[in-house]
Amino acid sequence: MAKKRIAARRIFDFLPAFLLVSLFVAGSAAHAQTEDQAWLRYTGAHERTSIPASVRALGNSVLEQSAVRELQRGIAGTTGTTVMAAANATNAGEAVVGTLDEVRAAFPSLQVPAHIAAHGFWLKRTLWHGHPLVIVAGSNEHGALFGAFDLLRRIATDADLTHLDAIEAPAMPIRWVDEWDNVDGTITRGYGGRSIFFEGGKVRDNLTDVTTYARLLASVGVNGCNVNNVNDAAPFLEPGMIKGLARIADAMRPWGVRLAISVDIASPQKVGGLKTFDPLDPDVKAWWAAKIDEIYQQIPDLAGVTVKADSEGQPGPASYGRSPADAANVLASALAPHGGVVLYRAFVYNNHLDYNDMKADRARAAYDIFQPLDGHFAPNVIVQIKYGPIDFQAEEPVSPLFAGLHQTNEAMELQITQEYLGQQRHLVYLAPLWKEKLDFDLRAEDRSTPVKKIIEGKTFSQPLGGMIGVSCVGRDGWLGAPMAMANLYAFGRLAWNPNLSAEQIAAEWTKQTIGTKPEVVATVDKMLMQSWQTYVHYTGFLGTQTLTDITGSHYGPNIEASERNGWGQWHRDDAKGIGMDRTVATGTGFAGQYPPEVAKMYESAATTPHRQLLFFHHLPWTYKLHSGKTIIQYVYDIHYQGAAEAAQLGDEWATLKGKIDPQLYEDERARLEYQAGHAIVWRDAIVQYFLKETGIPDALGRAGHYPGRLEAEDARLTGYKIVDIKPWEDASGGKIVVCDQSPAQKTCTAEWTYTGKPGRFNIAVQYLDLRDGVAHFTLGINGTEIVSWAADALFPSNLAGDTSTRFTARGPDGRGIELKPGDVLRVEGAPDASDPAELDYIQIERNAASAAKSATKGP
Ligand code: GCV
Repeated sequence: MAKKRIAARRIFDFLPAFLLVSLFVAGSAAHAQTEDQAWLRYTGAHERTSIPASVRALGNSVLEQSAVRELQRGIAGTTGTTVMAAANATNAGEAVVGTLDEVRAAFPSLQVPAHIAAHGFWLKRTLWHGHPLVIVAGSNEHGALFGAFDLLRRIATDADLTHLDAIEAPAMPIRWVDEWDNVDGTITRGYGGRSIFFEGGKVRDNLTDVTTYARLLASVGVNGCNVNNVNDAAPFLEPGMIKGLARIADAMRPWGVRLAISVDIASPQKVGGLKTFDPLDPDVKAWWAAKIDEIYQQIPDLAGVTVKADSEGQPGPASYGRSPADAANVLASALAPHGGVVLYRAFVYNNHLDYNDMKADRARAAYDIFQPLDGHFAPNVIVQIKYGPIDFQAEEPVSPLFAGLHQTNEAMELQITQEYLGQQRHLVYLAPLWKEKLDFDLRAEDRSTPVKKIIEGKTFSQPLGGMIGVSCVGRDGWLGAPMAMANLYAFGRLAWNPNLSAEQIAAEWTKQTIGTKPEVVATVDKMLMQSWQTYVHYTGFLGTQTLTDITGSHYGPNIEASERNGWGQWHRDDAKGIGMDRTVATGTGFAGQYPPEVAKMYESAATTPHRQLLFFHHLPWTYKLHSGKTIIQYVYDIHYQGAAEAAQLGDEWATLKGKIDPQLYEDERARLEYQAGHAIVWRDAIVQYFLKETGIPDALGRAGHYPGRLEAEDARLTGYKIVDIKPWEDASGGKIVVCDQSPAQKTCTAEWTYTGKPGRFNIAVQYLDLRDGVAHFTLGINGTEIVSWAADALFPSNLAGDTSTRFTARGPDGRGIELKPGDVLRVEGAPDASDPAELDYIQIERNAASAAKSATKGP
C-alpha cells in the first residue's frame, strides 16, 4: 500500500483539537500549486499614496503587457486599490511601462538616462503636468518587466517611494535555473513532487504551472530555464519531443524566460543513428548543425544547451580521446548562428578512484581537466562549475577552477534543491553559503578576484558568465516546503546582484511571503540566517563534508558510505585520525590548484580556516584546534550544539504563533519538530561512531550515555525481535526491534518499568518509518493508551538513518506526562505491508513547560 503524502493521521486521543492538524513531517507537502504561492502574494496594507491607480504600456511587446498585468495585480493586492490598465494617458496620474526609447518619445521633456546595461531598468517617480507619474523604463522590454517586479517588491517591502529614482542592471547575463526532470515525470533530486514539464514520456498537456513558474522566475530576474535532467538527455532530441519543448518555450515566453535543454553528447549515435558521436567527425558535426537548426525552427529563442559528459556514466568525448573543448565547440558552432550558448559542465571526474591510492583525489578533477583547455573554448561556450570541487556539500571550499580560467566564460552552479542539505525536510537557508562562495577572494594574479567578479566576466574581461541554480521544482508546492522557497528567491536575487547580503534577501522574502511585522521579520530572518550552520553542526564537521549515505539517498547519516569506494568523497577516518591530506607537501596536491596566496593558506593546518580543516589535512583526533579543543572533543560538542540549535529553531518559530498565517505556522512547526528529532539521529550516529572508533571519551560525559533513554532491545518484548541495524550507528546501540510479521501477529509490544524520579515528562518514541506500508504505534502507561500515531511519512529510502523518526508525547496540556517509579510504559506497534513497526528506543525527557512552571513557583 502506498503511503499517504500528508502525515495527517496521528491520533491524539486526548487532544481532539489536534485531530484536524496536518503534519508535514516528511515526504513532500501536498500544497496545491497555486498562482500566488511563494513570494508573489501581494497581500497586506502597504502605502498607497505614491502609486497611481492607472498603468499603461508604452509599447506593444508581450513582456510589457505582462508587466502591466503584473503591476495591476500587484498594486491592487498590496495597496487595496483598484488599478486600471489604460490605453492612453490619463489626467489623474499614471504608472507607465516601456523601454527607454519609448519613455523618451512619450515624455520628451523628461531627463531620461542615456544608457542602461542590457536587461536593466530605471524606476522614477516624478510629476508630469502636475500629476504623479511613475516610470518603469527598461533598457529593453525584458528590463521593463524586471523593473515592474522590482517596483512591486519595493511596495511589498514598504520601501519609501516618494523620491524613487533608481537604476539597476543584472550583474551577469546568464541567470538560469536547471531542472533535472526526466521524461517519465520523475525529478532527479527533486523533493517537491512530479515534473511540471513532463509525464509519461512526453510534455504535459497542461502547462499552466510552467507559465506560473516562469512568472516566479522573472520576478527575481531569472532569464533561462533548462528543463531536463543532464543525465539521459537523448530522448529530448527526438522530433516529437522538440514539438513539446516548443510548447514549453511558448508557455515561458510571456515572462521573458528562455528555454534551454540538456543534450546527450552521444545523441548523433543514439538519436541520429550515426556510427559514432566523435565530436571531430564531420558527419557528427553536420548532424549537430542540422539538429540545432531543426530546434531553432520551432524555438527561435532557445537560450542554449547544457552538457554533462564523461561524468557518472554519461558518455563523452573521452571515448574518442577528444577533450571537453572539442565537444563543446561542435555544439557552439551549431548554436552560434542562432545566438545560443553551450553550458559545458566541469563536473567531470572518475568515479572509480582507488581508495588506497593516497594521491587519488576527486577534488582535483575539474581543474586538472579544464584548466589546460583555457582559451580553447568557443566564445559562446560557458564552463559551468559547481561551487565546490566535490558536489554541493554543506561545507567545502570554493572550486579553484574559477581562478584557473582566464580566457573562458565561467558560470557558477549551485543547488536550490537541498540534495545534501536536508532535502527540504530540514530548514536550510542557502544564501549565506552561496554568499560565502561568491565573496571568496581567490587572489588570482595576486590581486582581488572574488568569485562573483569572475563569473560576472569582469575579472578576466569575458563577455559571458553567470549563475545556474539547480532547482528541481515539482507540482507539490514547487520545492515541497514553503520555507525552502526562500532559496529559490535568493538564487534569483543573487544572480541579479551578488552584492546583496543574505540578510537583506531574507528580510525581503519574509516581508513578501510571511509578514511585515518587525517581530515576524526579525524572528524568521534569525532562523533563516542560523539554519545553514545549524545543519552543518549536526551533520559533519571541520570540512569532512556531510557524512551521509553518498551512494544512495544523500539524506540520513551513514559515515562509512563515503569511504572505501571509487566515488572519492572520502574523509579517511581511522582510530588515529581523520581528514584528506590535500596539501602539496604530503598529500594529493589539490591545495596547489589555488592561486599562491590561497594555496599557502590551505597548505598549513594552522592557517586553514577551521570549517575546512579536514578537507585539506589529515590530523590526529587529539590535534588541538585554535580554541584549544581536540578534534574529537569538538566532534562531540558541535553535534550536541547542533541538535540543540535545531530544537531552538522550533522554539523560535513557536514565538510566531498567532502572528502569522495559521496554516503556515502549523506546517512549519511540524517540520521543525521533525528536524529537531532527525538532528538527534544525526548527532547520536556521528557521536557514537567516532566514540567507538577512537575510544576517546567525551570530556562532558555525554557520548555513549543517554540518561532517560530506554532501549527497545532492553524492553520486555512480545512479538518483537532484536536485530542489528545497518549502518550500526543509525540506531541507538546499533540495535532495533522489528515486529515479527507472521500472519497471527497483528501487533507487537515493548514494555519498560519506569525507575526514575516522579514528575511530569515528555516521552519521545524513536521508531523507523519505512517507505511502504503504514505501521501504527500506541504509547500506553499502566495499561491505559495515551496516544497513537501512524508511521505514514515518505522518506527517501529504507535505510535506518533516513527513516528514523521521533514522536514526542507531551501530555494533554503540553506540560508533560505524569510518571512515578513502577509505572509500566508500553509501546505497541502494528506492522503494515513491508513496514514492521520498527522501534529503537523511548526517551523520558524534561518537559520545558512544566520545568518553567516549577521554576517560577518560588519557595
Ligand atoms: C544529475 C550529483 C547528484 C546526481 C547528479 C550529479 C550532477 O552527483 O547526486 O544526481 O546528476 O550530481 O550534478 O550531474
